[in-house]
Amino acid sequence: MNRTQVGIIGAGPAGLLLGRLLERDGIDSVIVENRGREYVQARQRAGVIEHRIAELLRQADVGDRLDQLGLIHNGIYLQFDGERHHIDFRELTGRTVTVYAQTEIVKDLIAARLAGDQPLEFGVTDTAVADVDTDHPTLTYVDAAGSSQKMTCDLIAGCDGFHGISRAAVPDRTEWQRDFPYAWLGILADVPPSTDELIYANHPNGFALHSLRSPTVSRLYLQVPPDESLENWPHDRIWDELATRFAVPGWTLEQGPITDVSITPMRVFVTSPMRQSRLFLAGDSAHIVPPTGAKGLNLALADAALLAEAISGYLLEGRTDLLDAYSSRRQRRVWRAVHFAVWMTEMLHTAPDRDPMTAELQKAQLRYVASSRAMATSLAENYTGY
Ligand code: FAS
Ligand code: PHB
Repeated sequence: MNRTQVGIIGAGPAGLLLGRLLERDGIDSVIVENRGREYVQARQRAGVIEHRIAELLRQADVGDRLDQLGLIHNGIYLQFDGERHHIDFRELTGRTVTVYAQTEIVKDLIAARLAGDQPLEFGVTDTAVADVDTDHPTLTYVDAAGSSQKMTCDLIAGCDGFHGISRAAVPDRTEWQRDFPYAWLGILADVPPSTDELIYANHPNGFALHSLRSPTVSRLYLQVPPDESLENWPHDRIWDELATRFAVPGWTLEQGPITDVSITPMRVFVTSPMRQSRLFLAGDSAHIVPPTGAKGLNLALADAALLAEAISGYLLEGRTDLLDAYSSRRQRRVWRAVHFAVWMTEMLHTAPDRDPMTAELQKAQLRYVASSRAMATSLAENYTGY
């Protein structure tokens, strides 16, 4: 029978940052992760960090590589009808975003964790929680060596993503879900980006996004049917379709070796409350937002920060008010991010049953955002972090 103050399920951004912030406050935790370290570090996901989240990572003393390698972006491009319009976040809001891959954030947090003396167990199986409604909740799992472990905790954090086990420990939860009629095919390519800032393109064939990871690595996405198979997308077809969707006069999409390809479903998922007595949910275990708004990773890190503050308040000062307010405070933020991500998604994607009127309404919306300072400011303040 082992004991820790906080049992954390999941070594994704939420679980790792939570553990980091608790460690800084002198609070013991155990992080258990069912995948291996290499897998978790290599999993290609998000790439854009909000202004305040970059500050949060610096405050957690894991911002050095972010400052060395992160790329400050002043805005994005919206493209439609063969026109490309720049939305200047810095001019509109005084804020910027940083392009820095989620894989790098995870590496930074894992390195920081392993440099300390707090346990981080990879390759566990059979994770389960029990007694969350008592003052001694337990986290059980089988460790990588095959030994059964049982941790008695003061609190448990379910940071185990959309497919994790912790959400089921909230029996009286309400769930909202919307599945979109399309998905994103994402590639990583060893080719210098063909743009200085991200391009979000609305095209009759479908949405496309030109992002990047470094001056020599590009990250691009294109809208595909929700049940699409990668077998239908040989690399030359991917590049041809991307070139079609980004085409504007006098501009060329540079192509190069594709090193990673994956398909991500497009959905909204929210669960409430993000708590069951002494168990708390943070990150994708509680919410999934369409990546069009570049919010998922930022929400997960913001959840971890607020939960860490609440846990420290409780374990160090006996405060229960921050724990009691955690779920309702995060739900307001989550729904703001969901609304923005859905707005961006529906404005930019070509639904399979899109009728001519919807196409005209989308272009009218895009033209309005591109020409109205008020609308552009609304997009900018949401994208950089409302
Ligand atoms: P994560 O899913 O990252 O981490 C949860 C961890 O828990 C995982 O490592 C998992 O292995 C582990 N786990 C699960 N069950 C467990 C169990 N039973 N026991 C132990 N461990 C368990 N967001 C964006 O902003 N932009 C994007 O472009 C973008 N692209 C994405 C592409 C994909 C394919 C996916 C799935 C998500 C994408 N996201 C994107 C969202 C993504 O960045 C998430 O918001 C972010 O990873 C959330 O972090 P966590 O909440 O830590 O969850
Ligand atoms: C990415 O770089 O992976 C990325 C950027 C912005 C998004 C989604 C994904 O909206």
